[in-house]
Amino acid sequence: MYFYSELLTADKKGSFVPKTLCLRLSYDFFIMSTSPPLITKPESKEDADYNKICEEYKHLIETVPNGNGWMEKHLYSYNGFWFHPNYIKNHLLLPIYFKSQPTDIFLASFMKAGTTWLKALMFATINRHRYTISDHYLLQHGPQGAFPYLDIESYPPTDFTHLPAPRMFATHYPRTLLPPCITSCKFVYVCRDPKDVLISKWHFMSNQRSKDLPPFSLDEAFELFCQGISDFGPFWEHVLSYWRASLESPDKILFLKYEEMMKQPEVALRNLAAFMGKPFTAEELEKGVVEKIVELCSFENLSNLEVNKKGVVKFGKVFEVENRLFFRKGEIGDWKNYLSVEMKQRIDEITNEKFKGSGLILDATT
Ligand code: PAP
Repeated sequence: MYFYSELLTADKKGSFVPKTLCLRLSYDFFIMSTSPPLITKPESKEDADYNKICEEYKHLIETVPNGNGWMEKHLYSYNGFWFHPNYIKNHLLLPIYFKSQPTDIFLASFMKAGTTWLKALMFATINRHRYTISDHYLLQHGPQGAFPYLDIESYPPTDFTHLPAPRMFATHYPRTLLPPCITSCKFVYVCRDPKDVLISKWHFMSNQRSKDLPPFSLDEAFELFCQGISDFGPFWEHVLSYWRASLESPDKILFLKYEEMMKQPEVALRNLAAFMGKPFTAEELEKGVVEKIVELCSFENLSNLEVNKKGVVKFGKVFEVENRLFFRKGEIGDWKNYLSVEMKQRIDEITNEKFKGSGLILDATT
């Protein structure tokens, strides 16, 4: 079996880069080290396409509106959502360099809505015949590398064709921005109370924030969040993009709520397995496989693993994040320790207003 991490290889500094990138680096090095005679590297069609997209991207960044960033100085408004520039570039690259397969399953979420948890649950469920619980891949490696994150730069393309079906990928892109070859696949979407998302995101982003920027107050984060200006935001439009699609194609999109999953994880896992085409058998139910996977993927268990206390995950060439930052409290309602009554009311009002008529109700606002 191939894991995403196995498609990576160590460069000279010991960091991991896609194997295709290594080939490219070695080629560039070869070109540099063999003069004279001077060899001009011919521009391949792939490179030409890439260079064209880079030009388009540069132009976009110069022309679209920007707003205050959480981690970097600016976020950019692109097709109705706010992004770190790298995600805009990758969005342009994605349709060309990522090829989906009909059996692929995507995990989509707004940042900090429960991605790490769902990654673990989906991976453990699909691969439950490959590992015993006591010697599980997740115990050694954690959920981050269990399957690839689609939103980081997809050029040079990584070869995912060796991954066994169903391949799984994670994305934070809103539904409306994904190309049709991807949206025709199955999706699991996880949604969470925006107040908890805000607090979780503020902690995470403050930690990752560029040292050249002033500290990021909760008041500023709150204001930006309410205005929709946060990575992949506005939160509400992101959620609605998947909610509406889930109403149209319930067999293609499983819409989950973090809070409901916390209250009844076994029920959620059984639905998840059935949706992914791997329902638990009567024998598995009898043997308590569902409970064992829920326990394996629990916050308590995952957050105490050595790999999640000390390890680091690299997202493409740009982001490096300590695994421990994906495990903070894992609770419902931690916002109560941070938001005033007025702040709570304002977010709930926005949520009620935006979701009005959609049929979507978040328990947290009722
Ligand atoms: P990401 O979008 O950057 O990948 P994501 O995993 O969605 O982050 O969100 C992290 C949140 O999920 C954290 O919430 P908190 O800040 O409110 O604590 C994290 O603690 C929580 N989390 C991580 N793993 C689990 C888990 N196994 N069960 C429940 N919550 C979890």
